[in-house]
Amino acid sequence: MTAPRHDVAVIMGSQSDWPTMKHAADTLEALGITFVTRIVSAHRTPERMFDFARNARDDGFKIIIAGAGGAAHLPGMTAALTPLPVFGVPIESKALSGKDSLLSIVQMPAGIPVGTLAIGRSGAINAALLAASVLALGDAALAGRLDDWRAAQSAAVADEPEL
Ligand code: RP5
Repeated sequence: MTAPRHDVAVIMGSQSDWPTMKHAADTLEALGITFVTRIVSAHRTPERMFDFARNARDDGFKIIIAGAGGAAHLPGMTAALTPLPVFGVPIESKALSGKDSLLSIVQMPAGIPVGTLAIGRSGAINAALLAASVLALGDAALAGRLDDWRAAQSAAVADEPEL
């Protein structure tokens, strides 16, 4: 029996990244997008990272969301090993508040792109929404769910502040 295929892989460098990356997972779930989560460290488990990224397309993934903090090589190394779109989420590190993660992920040399999101929770949620937008190009039902999600978000904004 073959394992079920999922559209998105949410990978992260450490268990400590999960509180941030959970926001991506929750957003994908809210939109009915199937995904898997994996800890794949560029530094501590480089061979796991290599195996994952090399096989990602054949494994049926369409998009990879990669969160990492500090010297955050995971999104860039993953993008170097697969032609799939990679969205990078800079984790808010303790030492430099995530500026280290952001610059590590965003400053890719020309030729290997990583779509880099904001630091922390906002980046994780937006990575999932961006993945949804891309997948929705070929999935009318998902496009409808994404429209509904955005409409609900707008409806939840009050006209006036509570004083
Ligand atoms: C990176 O190192 C991870 O992505 C994580 O953000 C950071 C710190 O990892 P831990 O020391 O908390 O495991 O590889």
